[in-house]
Formats: sequence, C-alpha cells, structure tokens
Amino acid sequence: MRVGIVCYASLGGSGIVATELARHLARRGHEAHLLSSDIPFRLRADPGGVVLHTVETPDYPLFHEPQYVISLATRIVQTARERQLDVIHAHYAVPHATAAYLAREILRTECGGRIPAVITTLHGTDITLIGSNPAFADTVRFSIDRSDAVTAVSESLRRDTIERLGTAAPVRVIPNFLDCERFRRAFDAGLRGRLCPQADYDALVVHLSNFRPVKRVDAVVGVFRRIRERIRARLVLAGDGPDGVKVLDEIETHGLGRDVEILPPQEDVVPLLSVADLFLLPSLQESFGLAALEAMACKVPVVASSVGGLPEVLTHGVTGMLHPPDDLDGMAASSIRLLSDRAAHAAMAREGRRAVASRYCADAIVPQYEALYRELGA
Ligand code: GMT
Repeated sequence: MRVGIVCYASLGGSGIVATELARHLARRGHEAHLLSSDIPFRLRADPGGVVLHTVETPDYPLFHEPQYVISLATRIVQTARERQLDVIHAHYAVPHATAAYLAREILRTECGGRIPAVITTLHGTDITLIGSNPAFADTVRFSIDRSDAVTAVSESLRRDTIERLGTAAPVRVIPNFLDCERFRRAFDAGLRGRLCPQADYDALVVHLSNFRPVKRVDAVVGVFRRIRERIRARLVLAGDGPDGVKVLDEIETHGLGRDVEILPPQEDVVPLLSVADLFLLPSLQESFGLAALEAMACKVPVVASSVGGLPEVLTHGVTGMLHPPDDLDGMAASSIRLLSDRAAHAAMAREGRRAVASRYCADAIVPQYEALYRELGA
C-alpha cells in the first residue's frame, strides 16, 4: 500500500506515533510517505525507509497569519498525484484533518486520478483543549465527519470526541504503541552515576515532556519536593517548552537546585528511562500518556494523574499508581512507598513491562491500521 502520513514535527506524542507508524509500515513492505513542516523529532536519527515530504509555507508581507492549511493541502495533493497514494492518514485533527479533506476534494475534481481514502487519528488536545474551542469547533467537527475513517488513541478520547464535538462519524479506538524491541531497559552504570551519584542519592525520579501547562511541570517539582523530604532522591526533567522558566523559578524558590537537573529533549529516551527508578506524570489531561507507556516498557514504575486515558494504560496498584491531579500528597506518598519497598517496586516494574508487551507492541497495533486501510479499499 502507498500511505501518506501527515503529522507535526514538534516534540509531541502525535508526531512520535505517526513517525513510528510510518517506520513500521515501511518495514512491513508498504510505501510510507511522511508529510510535515520539518523533519519529525524521532525521524532525525534514522529515517528507516520513510520518504519525507516537507511542507513549505511561503511568507508574504500582507499575511500576519500563517497559511499552513493551504500549503499542506497542496503538498498532499502533489504527493498523492506523484506517488498514487492509497491513503492519506492525518495525525492530529487541527488542522490536518481539514487539509486532508481539502486535498481529497481537489483530487476528486481531477479525471482518472486515484482518490485516496482519508483517515484521521485523534490524539487528545486536538479535541480536549483546542479542537473543541468555539473558534475551531465547527470546522474540526466537519473535517472529522468527512474523513473516511476516524480513530482515537483511547476509549476516553473517543467519548470526549462525541461529547465535546458532537461528531457523527464512528470513532474506532486504536491505542498507541511502541517498538518493544527498542523500548526495553538497558541500564548504563556510567549514566546513572553521572545523573545520580551513589554517594549522594538513593533514587532517580524522571519526567519527560514538552513542558506545556497541561503537563504541570510545577506539580512534578511539587511531588518531588515531598519525596525529597523522606528520600535522598534526585529529579531529572528532560524536554523544553513554555513552562521551562516556571520550573526554574519553582526549583529556585524551594532551594532544590542541587537535586534537580534539566536536560534538553532526548531523541532517544531509552538510556534515561533505563537508569530511572520512578516516572512522574501529574498532567491535567492526558488522552493516552505515551510517555508513561515508554517508562513502563523500560521497567520504570509510573505515578500519574487519574485523568483521560491514563486509567486505560495503567492499572492502579498493579502497573502504576493513579491519583487525582491535585493530590500531590497522594502522589508523593505512593512514590515514597515504591522507592522504599524493593519488592513492591520490582513487582510493579515487571507488571508494567508485561502489560506493554502483551497489549502495546507494534506487532499488535500496526496490523489494526493496515486492516483499516484495506477496509477502505487500499
Ligand atoms: O501533549 C502532548 O504531549 C502532545 C500531544 C500531541 O498530540 O502531540 O499528545 C497527545 O497525544 C499523545 C499521542 O497520542 C498522547 O500520548 C498524549 O496523552 C496526548 N496529550 C494530551 O492529551 C494532553
């Protein structure tokens, strides 16, 4: 099959999942094209047989507004024509579902050309935070409903889509996935020693994200501060984003400078996760929580908010610990318990890896997308 996948290049779960899907489709013998404004974050190290088509949005002095929808739709049309695409798979509805719809309608007007099926995969904030905003909702709903198929990454997001946008299109749940061969614990004593010297610390707590308000990096520091009162722990935050400065303030206010380190976004997160003892994800909203899945795959117990799709990914008390987003004391108590009880920690690490291996590996999920493409005639 010839598949064109549209995604954001920036640091975010939807771009990561789209890139991995393209890579796995290429590995399984399909022609995989990725359309994005730049090289997607996780494609940089290894394109893995995926053909990248970058989208250029020209500037013009009259425009104060970026014209990305038009340039993206045009790029999709050109790629579909040149490569005879069977499928256009838009990841993140805003505005990718709209550009894909527009591209398909343009292709429909051409004689004899192939008309690709349009699939939209909803990732979370494209519905919960931004897509349902009154400034966008009518167009987003229309674009979703005009897709030939719609998928959501969790049951919670499927419900949110219907409730918040009132969409009519059936939404199928296809969860996120990982390359389970690549995502496995590979402990590096040197890295652990550098990030968490044994003479000073007994535990390493990690958080990875794009430091947007929804991730609540201040709450990460808040939970860590409570842990630090009881355990000689160190916190490593990796990522960057709008709340980076807020986090620095928080660290300074609480005099945590020596115990917290901020690293840049990691192209490969496995080395860092593999030396961690605990992963914190106290998000306000999380339709799936790909970062939690990555941590579980690397045998790192997760303490997270009981919001959105996280209760589908994590079973409280078995593969992770879930608390209401504002219950920082509860998150800290669970963290302290796990970091002080070796047997409980080992059991949760083992069960987390087992859950990922049994339900979320590429081999189980990518065929569900292939089956969907085939159902649509690809
Ligand atoms: O918030 C992010 O990390 C970015 C955002 C995106 O669309 O890139 O993430 C959403 O999609 C991820 C991949 O499906 C999910 O794992 C995240 O839970 C979801 N984020 C939110 O719902 C806040």
